[in-house]
Amino acid sequence: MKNINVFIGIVIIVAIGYFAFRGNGSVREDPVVMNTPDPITFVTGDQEFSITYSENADRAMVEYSGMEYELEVARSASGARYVSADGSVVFWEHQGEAMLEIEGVMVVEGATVKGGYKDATYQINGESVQLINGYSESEVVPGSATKIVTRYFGNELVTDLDGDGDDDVAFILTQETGGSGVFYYAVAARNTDEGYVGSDGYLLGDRIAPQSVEVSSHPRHVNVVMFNYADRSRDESMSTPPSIGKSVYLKLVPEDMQWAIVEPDFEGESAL
Ligand SMILES: [Ca+2]
Repeated sequence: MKNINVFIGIVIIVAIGYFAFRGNGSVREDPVVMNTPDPITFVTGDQEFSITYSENADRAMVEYSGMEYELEVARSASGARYVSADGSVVFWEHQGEAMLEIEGVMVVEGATVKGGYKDATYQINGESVQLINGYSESEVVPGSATKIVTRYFGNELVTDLDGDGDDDVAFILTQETGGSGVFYYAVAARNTDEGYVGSDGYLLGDRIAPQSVEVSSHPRHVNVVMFNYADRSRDESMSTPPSIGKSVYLKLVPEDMQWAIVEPDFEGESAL
């Protein structure tokens, strides 16, 4: 019996070793694909450049102002950093913002990916607004000096809003229409194969103070976003700082890219 146990033990050890080796072998055979070979364009204001990564992302080709630069990955404490062989060209991306330095001059700074959610089209107050790097300016009527300015405010929440497994983004935009009002809108951008698709804006209020944007923790809520903000009571003037905490629960309807308002505690309210 003892011999049989030893024999079985050896068979198991050999089998584990064989499969472990095979496992390692198959991992090594697969190329490490970290980035697509398609160029990625970064934009800020009227400046833009594109970068194409090699298959395993150890090299990158930057195209800027009609010139091409070949860079190699460099060690970086944070973000991705690529440097040319002679050190004269540096590309650095950190937290979604990229910069390009050529011969000691920062030629592009604070650039974001073109086709990202800061470049999507949103429906604000019934009008289509195409953001470019988080900003849009249009005339109230053609030739008018009064401008409608829509801009990315922030407070983004990266989460899957439509349940397809890809992260989308919920955040806040502001719009000024020439008067003293600053209107805050809750918007979403769906992450699709064709890029980000912007939603309809939900008006949170005029000159409110946005707080956190979170995934609702209510057990009955699925993909519901809670926008928190401070507002004024009806009898307070606009000069009073907003101090009343409010929350709105919104769920994106992907079919028409509109927000649906979700009752914060439907169960409690219906149990009267
Ligand atoms: Ca999604």
